[in-house]
Amino acid sequence: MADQYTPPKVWTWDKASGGQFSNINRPIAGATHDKELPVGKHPFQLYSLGTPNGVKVTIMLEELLAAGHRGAEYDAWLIKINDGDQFGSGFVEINPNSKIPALVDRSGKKPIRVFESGAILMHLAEKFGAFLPTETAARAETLSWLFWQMGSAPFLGGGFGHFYAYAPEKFEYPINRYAMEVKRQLDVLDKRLADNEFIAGGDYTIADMAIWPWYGGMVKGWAYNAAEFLSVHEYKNVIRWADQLHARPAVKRGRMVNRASGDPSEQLRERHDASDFDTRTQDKIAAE
Ligand SMILES: N[C@@H](CCC(=O)N[C@@H](CS)C(=O)NCC(=O)O)C(=O)O
Repeated sequence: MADQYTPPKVWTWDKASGGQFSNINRPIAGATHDKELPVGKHPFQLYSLGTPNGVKVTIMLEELLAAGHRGAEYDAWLIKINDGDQFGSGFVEINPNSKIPALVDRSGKKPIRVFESGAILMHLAEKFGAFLPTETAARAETLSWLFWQMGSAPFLGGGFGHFYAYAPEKFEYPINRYAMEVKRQLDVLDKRLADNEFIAGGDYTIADMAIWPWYGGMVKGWAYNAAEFLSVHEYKNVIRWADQLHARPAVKRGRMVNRASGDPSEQLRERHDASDFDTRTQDKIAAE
């Protein structure tokens, strides 16, 4: 049996606690160093990384552009969280919580900062009148699922992913607890998607964009190398929906933006123009 941990009377910061994120995890908020953020030419400045939380926003921006909302043009800057960029003074000014994604809306007289991916999706949806129904019942359903995602994904990422994939030691208790919860969440989605084409009903909305990078990614086998462990093949309706979204060109593009790991052909580390995707494709062809 593994050694038992007996918590001391008062918790203190053990800087050598180990684990993949020990260099960035800290119990203190605020900036660790001075660093201004770059500003590009477009109305929206996104500071992010191609993790599931970041991808929600780049999918939304690419969908808005694909739907003809030219005002949604954006610069996407890379924030390397493993290098501690989220603790730079400029980033902390736009997100005091030091987490990606963070957006600055420079389309009006005064720049507006928006942090938390759900708030960013709502801000963009309301600004452009897109992907968030205005009819009361449909709007309530969409927001219910959007906030379901915001409350549920920490169990998937911070709970299951952390203890199954990242923790330096594997313990049955947390892996069991979070595997059970993630399977329950996948079943919630599976039952919902049995009778509905999209999460909020018949329309594609910001709820799909928020849920897909986490739970779609899980059933597509992209997360934590855990597809077999969680028997994701059981969630047939989630798989149908995940594939349907993945076939959308804007979703494919959104998934590439700010991606800094994995297959290089799927990475567009920074995006400053729609043609950056073509340049990326040309670079790929030239390299082959
Ligand atoms: N609830 C937040 C979560 C954001 C979040 O956890 N971001 C992670 C990357 S996926 C991060 O920036 N981590 C850096 C850190 O914890 O220092 C949102 O949805 O925007």
